[in-house]
Amino acid sequence: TPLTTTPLTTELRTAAAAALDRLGVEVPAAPDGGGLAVVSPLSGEVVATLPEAGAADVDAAVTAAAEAFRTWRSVPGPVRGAVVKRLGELLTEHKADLAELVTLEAGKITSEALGEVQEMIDVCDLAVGLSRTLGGRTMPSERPGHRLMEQWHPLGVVGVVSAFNFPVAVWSWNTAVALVCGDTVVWKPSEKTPLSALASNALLQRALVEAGFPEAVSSVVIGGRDAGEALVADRRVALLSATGSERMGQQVAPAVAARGGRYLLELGGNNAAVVAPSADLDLAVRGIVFAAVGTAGQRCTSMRRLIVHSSVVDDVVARLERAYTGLPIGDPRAEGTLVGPLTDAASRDRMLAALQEARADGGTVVVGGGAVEVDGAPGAAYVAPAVVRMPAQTAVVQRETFAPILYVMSYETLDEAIAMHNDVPQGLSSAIFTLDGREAETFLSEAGSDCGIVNVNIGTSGAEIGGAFGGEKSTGGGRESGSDSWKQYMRRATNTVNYSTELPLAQGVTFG
Ligand code: UN1
Repeated sequence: TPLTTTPLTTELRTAAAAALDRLGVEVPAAPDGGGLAVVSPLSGEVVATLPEAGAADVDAAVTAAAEAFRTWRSVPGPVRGAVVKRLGELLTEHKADLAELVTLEAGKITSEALGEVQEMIDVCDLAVGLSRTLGGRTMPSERPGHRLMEQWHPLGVVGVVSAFNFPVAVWSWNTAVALVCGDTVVWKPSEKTPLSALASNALLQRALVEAGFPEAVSSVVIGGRDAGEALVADRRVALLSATGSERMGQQVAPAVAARGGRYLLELGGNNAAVVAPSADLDLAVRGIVFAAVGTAGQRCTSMRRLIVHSSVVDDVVARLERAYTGLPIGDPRAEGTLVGPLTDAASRDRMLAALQEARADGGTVVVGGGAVEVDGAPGAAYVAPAVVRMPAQTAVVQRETFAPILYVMSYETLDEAIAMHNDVPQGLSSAIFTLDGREAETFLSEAGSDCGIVNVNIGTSGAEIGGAFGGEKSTGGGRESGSDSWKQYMRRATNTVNYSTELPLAQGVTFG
């Protein structure tokens, strides 16, 4: 990346340095002429340079985490919970500072960046509660004077690999829960968002040190592919939790499985909404626009497909066209902006290529779809979110393009809509807009949506922390954050205790 400096980039550098300062984070200096360049999507230029970690740094971090695990695993759960509670307090105190870094590195509008930090605070609350309620079951033993029960024990070192689009929240989903479960964590964030990662980890380390625990309970390695691969390959990493592309998951899963490790994958989504004839269209259109356009279409839960009943499809498309025409696109820090930049020019080029492919497949771009120039930011990759009417779910519709493209198809019967809905490789999030209870329940049933997240009368994105988050098929099958997702961060031991004076064998076996 060329080291150009527009006035905007100078301003971003100053803002990043000031936010880091308020957060009390010291950013290590990069070696002369080397290191990892941090490019802000707001300007497309370098705002910071950091030392780049490689395999040896990962090895050192895992060694320290494995060592820290030996003590952390025996700290009482509620005491571990108190550290996570303190992290939640520090995040609350520094919410605006951390959100500002998220905006500078990921390009999110301020409200969504603040929402991301709120999601971190929420998962801390959830984990604090878990720290006093994690429990195993007791089952009836078939033998007299015996107790059959299970215990959940800490698992070990958890490796977290996260993506640029939720640069801090996804780490916190894993880390807050892993910590109360008694695990230690090594984090490899996206190389696009290292500053917000360093800041988040620094807050956690502050909470740890204040409570007298070693920093190595949680560490971060700022690096690229080499660092990620080293973490995946390290047999001391008991659970590798990775968020990213389907392609990444296809490489991670066999590598971790081959060494007997566990993995938790949260990969691509190709999320759709069905709009039924009875839908409240005012509400539906608002829900669709937030899900399709929010975070500039760069959430794994972003809505990418719309399957609309033929009786309302023209109306829905006309309403979407009106809504998209007025979308404020520009500096995500500015009040009123709803669409910030894409992460980089390559991402914009992939969006434009996908639109070309859609046209070649017989699609019509109804609105949007072009690159947008924003004053003072010639190097940034702003785009106008697009709505595309498609005659069928062609190959381009079946793929996840990480940009704001909404493909619209029409249907006649609910069966047909559900079949079309499920006919993609991914299975993350889904929605139906309907006021017909039978349709809603059918969509929620085993014969309905095949996704991990299924909503009625809200869009596909913006899930709350209390539910399990993740999806099926090529999305990877993992579940993070709420419900009983914590079980993935622990190992289960089944115990049979004999408190009688006899030794009856199970299954009626006699021996000698
Ligand atoms: C992601 O895009 O990786 O449901 C996570 C949502 C957010 C999380 C998205 N709570 O949209």
